Amino acid sequence: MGTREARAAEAVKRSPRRSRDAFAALAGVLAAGAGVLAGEVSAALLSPSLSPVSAVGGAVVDFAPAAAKDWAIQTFGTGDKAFLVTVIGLALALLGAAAGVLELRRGGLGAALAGAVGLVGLGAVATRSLSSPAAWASALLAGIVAMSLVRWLIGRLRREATMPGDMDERDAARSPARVTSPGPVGSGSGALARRGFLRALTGTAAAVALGAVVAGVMRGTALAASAAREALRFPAPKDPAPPIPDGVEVAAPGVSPLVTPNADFYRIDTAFVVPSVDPNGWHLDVTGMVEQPVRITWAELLAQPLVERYVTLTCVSNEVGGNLVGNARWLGWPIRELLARARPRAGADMVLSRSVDGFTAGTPLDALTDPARDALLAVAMNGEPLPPEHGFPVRLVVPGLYGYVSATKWVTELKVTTFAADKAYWSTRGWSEKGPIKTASRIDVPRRGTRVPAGDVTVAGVAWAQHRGISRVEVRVDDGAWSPARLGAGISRDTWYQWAASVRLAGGHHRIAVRAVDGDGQIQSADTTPPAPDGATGYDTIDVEAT
Ligand SMILES: Nc1nc2c(c(=O)[nH]1)N[C@H]1C(S)=C(S)[C@@H](COP(=O)(O)O)O[C@H]1N2
Ligand SMILES: [Mo]
Repeated sequence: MGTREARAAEAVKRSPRRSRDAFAALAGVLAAGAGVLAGEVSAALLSPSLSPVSAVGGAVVDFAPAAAKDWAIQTFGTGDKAFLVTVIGLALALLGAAAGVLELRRGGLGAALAGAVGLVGLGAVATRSLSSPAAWASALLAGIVAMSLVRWLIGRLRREATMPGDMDERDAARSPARVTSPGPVGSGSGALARRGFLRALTGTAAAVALGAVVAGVMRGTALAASAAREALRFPAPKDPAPPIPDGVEVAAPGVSPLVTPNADFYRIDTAFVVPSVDPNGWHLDVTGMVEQPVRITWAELLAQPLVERYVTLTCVSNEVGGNLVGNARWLGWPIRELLARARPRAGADMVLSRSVDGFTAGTPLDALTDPARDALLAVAMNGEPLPPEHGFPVRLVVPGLYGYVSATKWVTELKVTTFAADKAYWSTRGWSEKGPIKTASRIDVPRRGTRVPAGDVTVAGVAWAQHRGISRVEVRVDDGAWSPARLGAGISRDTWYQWAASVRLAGGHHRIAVRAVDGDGQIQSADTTPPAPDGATGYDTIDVEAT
């Protein structure tokens, strides 16, 4: 064993209390890391859909006040999960450090803290709808590993700190044998204990690093599962989407593409990790107020006559001018066909759809049975199997309703029920039971706050009022009159429309606003209201500087 280690051990021993605290904190962080890794790796093996960290994340998402969630979605958008993981990681590191220092102060105290954190993990698992004995075991393992490592590592550090030799440090330092010894410093159990701590610390660090590599490889396996998804081929639709009519697109650089590529499609959900659902084990149950409960498997679903429709999804959390809206071509089976098999009973007025991770949405039954509204059990998005984060293998798509009351991803159950008897996920958190999409319009170009050349300027964007369609879009410069924009033909009334207008801007500051009129002739609401409880209203307005 090298002299370097011996010197390091000496440093630990001679370190004043503050740096011993630092070593204890480091040991605590490592113990926490080892616990988390043990839990995550065992969960990846035993309960792929629920790990201790994802359980804590899910519980945080569910129990956080709605305002905090709204804030996270508004602030971080699709990065809200990454933000939450970071916060949880930092919190665990801090708790680990605290456990290390506490354990150094008093044996057992830090381990108790680690155990308490483990209990929180167990509690979080208990609140998840996917909790299983395996998920419980993973959380338990995480807690036990962290507890025992804190106890073990700090035990070594404490022994070193209270060695008889240390009481007498200056004497020891004066000893010539000590100063000149080229070999291991000192002799007997004290020196061994001293080096023992560092060895244990580096050993733990190595184990944590190895665990991280193993976890990385397992992630790779999950990626392999998604390769299976890519190998899927769907039958041709019995009823393909009608071809996109001419004149749908308005030529205006910078306007949102009519069809949103999957990679750019907004993602909003409460799922902490994307549920990975094997289509071969998937089935959908129609339950509740029906004459005939029905179960349909993946193979049975694909054997139905599938239809293809363009539908624009919108999130109720979308601010005026926001980007939580996207248009895609969906392949699926009309939900009304499935419901017809189950035969809903009289009195039912709602379908509570449930996803594998327990999320629920409450959709008016008549929106799903309406022959004029193609509500789909969708399996493909823009010609690809649903991306995992957009609900693979099956999700709901209902034209005209905000996502939170209709667009359940990873769907596994349709319970026919009543609004009086059942409450969906967001309805118990301050959002409206019903969520028809409000008429809205957005300016894509010019970008807000930019400079534009004075003269004729193209203003362009999108407008939507799903299932009612858009009949007119108007723009206004400063306090001028509303003037009509060129309106694209629209793929269907269930999708958004592009629009463009040319406005003449003299040099200086200008404010440009847009508003839309829906297919029923209703003008978009001018009142400025926030997203909660049933969707934002107001006119999208931008400021530009013409030079
Ligand atoms: N399982 C599940 N499905 C869900 C949600 C969810 O949290 N969990 N969120 C809904 C909301 S609020 C919206 S706006 C849409 C968004 O769908 P997307 O992520 O594919 O754009 O999904 C809906 N479906
Ligand atoms: Mo949403």
